[in-house]
Amino acid sequence: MRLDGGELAAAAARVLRTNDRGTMTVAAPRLYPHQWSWDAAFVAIGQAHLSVPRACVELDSLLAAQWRTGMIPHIVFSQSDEYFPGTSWWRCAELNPAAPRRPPTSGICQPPLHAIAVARILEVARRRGGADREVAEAFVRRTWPALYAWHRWLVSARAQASHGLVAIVHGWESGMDNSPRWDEPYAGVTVGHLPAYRRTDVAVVGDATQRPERAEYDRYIWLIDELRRLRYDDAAIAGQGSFRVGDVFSTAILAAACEVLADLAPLAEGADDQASDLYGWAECLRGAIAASADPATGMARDYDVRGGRWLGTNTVAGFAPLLCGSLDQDLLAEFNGPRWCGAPGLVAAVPQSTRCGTAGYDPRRYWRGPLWPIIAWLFGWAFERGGLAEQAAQTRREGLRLVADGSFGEYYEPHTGEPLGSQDQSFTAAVTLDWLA
Ligand code: 2M8
Repeated sequence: MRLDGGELAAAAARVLRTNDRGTMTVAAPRLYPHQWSWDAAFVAIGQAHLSVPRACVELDSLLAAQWRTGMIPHIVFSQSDEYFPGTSWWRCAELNPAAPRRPPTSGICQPPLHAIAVARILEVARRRGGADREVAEAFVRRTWPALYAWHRWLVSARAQASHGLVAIVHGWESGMDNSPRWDEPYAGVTVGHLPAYRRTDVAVVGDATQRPERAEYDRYIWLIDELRRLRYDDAAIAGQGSFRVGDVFSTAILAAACEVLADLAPLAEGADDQASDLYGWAECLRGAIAASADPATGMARDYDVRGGRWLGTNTVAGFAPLLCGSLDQDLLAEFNGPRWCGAPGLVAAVPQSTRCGTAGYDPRRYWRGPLWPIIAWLFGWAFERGGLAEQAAQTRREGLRLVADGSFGEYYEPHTGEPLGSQDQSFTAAVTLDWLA
């Protein structure tokens, strides 16, 4: 069944309201009963269309959990204990003085989409005017320093020895947990003794073929064990962590976010010098992304610091330059062409997480092939920002085609459109609202 625009917007709003726990929105009702970092940024973008003040609260809650280093943690835990790995696995506050005592958080981060969300909230609020505009402008003023500190931490703690790309120290930091992008670096992670653990994700989803495999989870959990032993200390992790990969997609999000945040500096008062830093970082990051291009295909690549190798996988991350200002015609043609959005049989012309038929592809398994509405949204946002109005409109149309059944799947089977993973996923509902606004 396909809902019309009005029905779809009402259903999306219902999802965000149902998943609202007061000051934070859970990423999904059962699978993810906490606040996730980049999910919160998407959620706030959706909420802006329902209530500007509530959208601001969402990011205020996330920022209240920011570490003193500047890191925004990837999970801010609610009261629920229905998720593995939960607070007792992370133990951040006990091990690192930079972590907040309350609320409990995880000890890793996620792609820095937050400044982009803040700017979108402001844009919506200014369109509405009146009290919304005042609330949003005060919100930008209040949050600007925290976002600057977040970007500064990423640049200073994570862009060393990775060819200028932002390095991740756990695949979860990319947001694309089991993407084939990480297969090679994960193969270099030797799992030691792990206590028995019980996954909650497969129990909730039911069909284990939609989730990462057991051996992958062992590595995810082992890496947390290792980070815990290193007390989440940035320098120790840089020297001794067994996973460190320059992530070209997160780097592209940071490059764009640095510019967006710098453009908001006039609202923040006295932030001129910091705005120059941000523009400078954006330029360096864009340079690093350009330098990562595979000479044969032009696609951007990740860099495995431990293995000392470029990683050329056939994933959507190859289009990272398009997220941060590149209008490269060859890359755009590839994006639209028969290997990607124009691939035969796709239910919607949006990029697959992993290209059909290539190494590691699996049409049902999470980040190994399915279509993700949030990824389509990111490209649509970037096209709009780059002045590619028709391309942006097409991405939005196709994104809406993908989510039109109103189930708000976490991700979708590329050829049948079956919603997979969680349903009523907050970030899917949020981008739907933004597309419809
Ligand atoms: C997924 O990741 C979490 C771990 O962070 C999980 O599988 O348990 C990813 O899709 C990630 O991008 C997303 O932020 C999170 C919550 O939606 O779920």
